[in-house]
Amino acid sequence: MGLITPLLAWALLGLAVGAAAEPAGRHVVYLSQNNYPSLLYINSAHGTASMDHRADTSDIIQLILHPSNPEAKQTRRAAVVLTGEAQGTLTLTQSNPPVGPTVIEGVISNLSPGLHGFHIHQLGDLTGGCVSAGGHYNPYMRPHGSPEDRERHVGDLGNILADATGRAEVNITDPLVTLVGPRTVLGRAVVVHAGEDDLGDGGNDESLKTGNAGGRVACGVIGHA
Ligand SMILES: *[C@@H]1O[C@H](CO)[C@@H](O)[C@H](O)[C@H]1NC(C)=O
Ligand SMILES: [Cu+2]
Ligand SMILES: [Zn+2]
Repeated sequence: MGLITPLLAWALLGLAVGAAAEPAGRHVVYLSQNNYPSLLYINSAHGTASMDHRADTSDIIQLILHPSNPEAKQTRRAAVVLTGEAQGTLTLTQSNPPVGPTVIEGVISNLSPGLHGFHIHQLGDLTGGCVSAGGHYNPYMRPHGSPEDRERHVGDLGNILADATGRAEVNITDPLVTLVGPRTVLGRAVVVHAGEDDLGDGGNDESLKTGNAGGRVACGVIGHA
């Protein structure tokens, strides 16, 4: 319980400066921001923290301001238009913000038959094509993994399966993807890969970074809908 006092101090500091601070070598505290009157909850967040290269299995704590105004609890929606060698549209729906899962639904066509890595990448910058989207969205600085793993990038949504005609139906419910707060995926990009994501089980360094999913065959920015 000695953790609670520094947490509240960080919460107050975060409120005072209006930003989520991330002190190096300390427990990372995320403070969700919104413009509504709020109730403060403290949730255990995803991942573990390390200090001074010593293993420290303390949980990262996330401070979430749950709006007390019912309007702010309304369902949030986003949309993505995927372009490239493959094309498609996706909708993202979060029916219980700021926590609660986000449902990602849609259809993608002109893929090669089989499995394709499917991720949220860090940047919504597609000025140089899909490569400008950067690496997997990884705000908690974890290794690459499967969507079922506790240790994973937030952007790790696994694989989608294209049928013999190259058509993939997407219907993913993910607990970490959010459309509100400092870790929102709005403004970032969905990327579909040429090959299968090995989900971190490839036995090499790249597996723990990218899942060896190969080139980028489609991408699109996640926008408000
Ligand atoms: C996705 O799955 C949910 C739950 O099984 C279902 O209600 C929904 O209709 C599905 N969406 C699509 C586009 O098939
Ligand atoms: Cu990717
Ligand atoms: Zn990843």
